[in-house]
Amino acid sequence: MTRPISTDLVSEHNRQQEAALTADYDALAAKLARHDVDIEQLTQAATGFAVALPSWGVGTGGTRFARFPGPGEPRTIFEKLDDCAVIQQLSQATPTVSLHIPWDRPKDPAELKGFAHDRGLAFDAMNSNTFQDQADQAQSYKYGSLTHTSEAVREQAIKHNIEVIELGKALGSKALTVWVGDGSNFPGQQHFRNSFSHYLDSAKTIYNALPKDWNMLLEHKMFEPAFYSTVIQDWGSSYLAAKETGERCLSLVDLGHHAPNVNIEMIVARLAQFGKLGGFHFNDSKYGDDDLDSGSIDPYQLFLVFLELVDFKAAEPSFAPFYMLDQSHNVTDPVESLMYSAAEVQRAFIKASLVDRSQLAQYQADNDPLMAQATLKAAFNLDVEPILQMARNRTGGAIDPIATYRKSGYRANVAKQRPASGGSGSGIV
Ligand code: PSV
Ligand code: MN
Repeated sequence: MTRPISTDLVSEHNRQQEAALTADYDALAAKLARHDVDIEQLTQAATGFAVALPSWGVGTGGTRFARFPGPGEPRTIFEKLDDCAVIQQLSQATPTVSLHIPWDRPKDPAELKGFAHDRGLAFDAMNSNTFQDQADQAQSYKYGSLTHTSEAVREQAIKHNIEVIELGKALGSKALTVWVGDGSNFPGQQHFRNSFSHYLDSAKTIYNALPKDWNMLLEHKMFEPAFYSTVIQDWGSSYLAAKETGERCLSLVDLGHHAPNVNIEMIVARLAQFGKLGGFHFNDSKYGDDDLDSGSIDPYQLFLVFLELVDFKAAEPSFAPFYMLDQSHNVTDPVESLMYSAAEVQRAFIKASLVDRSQLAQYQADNDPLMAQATLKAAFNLDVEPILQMARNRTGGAIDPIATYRKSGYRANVAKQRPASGGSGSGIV
């Protein structure tokens, strides 16, 4: 397997930190043992945790106002996979990449699959795009795609999604994620019921082209690019559409796609309870769909989301939602942000896993809100960093991924090999 960062450098860096890690790990093990928690089980859980990287996430993002390119930005999907391989090598939590079509359309899927495999990567859910016009397309998505008033536009958008499924089959993917920006900017512009009916018809046609072992994931988003109404604007619409479309059609929750203060963990619980929770796009936000790094604003919310996921998994062991980081890195090195974010999501998962469930159930039954929330806080406030570090150390990752990455000089090296192309690599701006 091709290792983009020298394994000697990683080992050397880890060796310098191993004594401190062992001391911290043993101390945490003793503390957890006093509460009958086996640290090894948690370390195994951390080792098994995985979140997909968005192919577009390794390019520098931007806003509607400006984009400030970083050095050595990947110019092709191959260079993007090289960057993803660094993230996976050091963090050991991101073994798959979620591809976006057409931003990262492969000319030869078999070649790309081999290239990824050689770097220890595979492909996660495929993302279609009918929210932008492409140079060679006959119909415009200006007034919508899967929900458009024109049958010709709807057919073009359906065809695109089916093509994405075909590419995904060749790449070994098992899911199609559909997010449409369809909606309206003026009251009266769009007939709400008709546009939703069109969406349902289009979704069913796409679903019929889905392989039997695939899932179709419907992603809702409150607003943007449509600023008055959006066809799939909330989890209710997403749930209805998923239910109408078919058994393997599920809802996907992007943490940034809700109004401020919405109780997202409850949405997670509702969708899970009715068998319709299929996936996540992790990120964080302060105001809207900010696409900030996971856990950077509200790590407690991330923990509460995982509390529901872990709780449901215990009840339904076959529950296996698709996890992806969906972030835009405007002011950081995307490789660093994605490594850090993957660890933040993993941390929330581990903290949620060590909540004392029977104690919590007892406090809930006793209507003891103070102690119920204290039970959550006891897990949230615990520093589980030694568990994450140990998981990485045992699987060939870096105890400290960011420091090791900086030491490797990877960014400076690729900056020499990848002169600025003018493109963003992140698709949008
Ligand atoms: C748009 O907000 C979005 O973040 C959706 O979540 C998609 O997942 C992604 O962009 C790219 O398709
Ligand atoms: Mn998303």
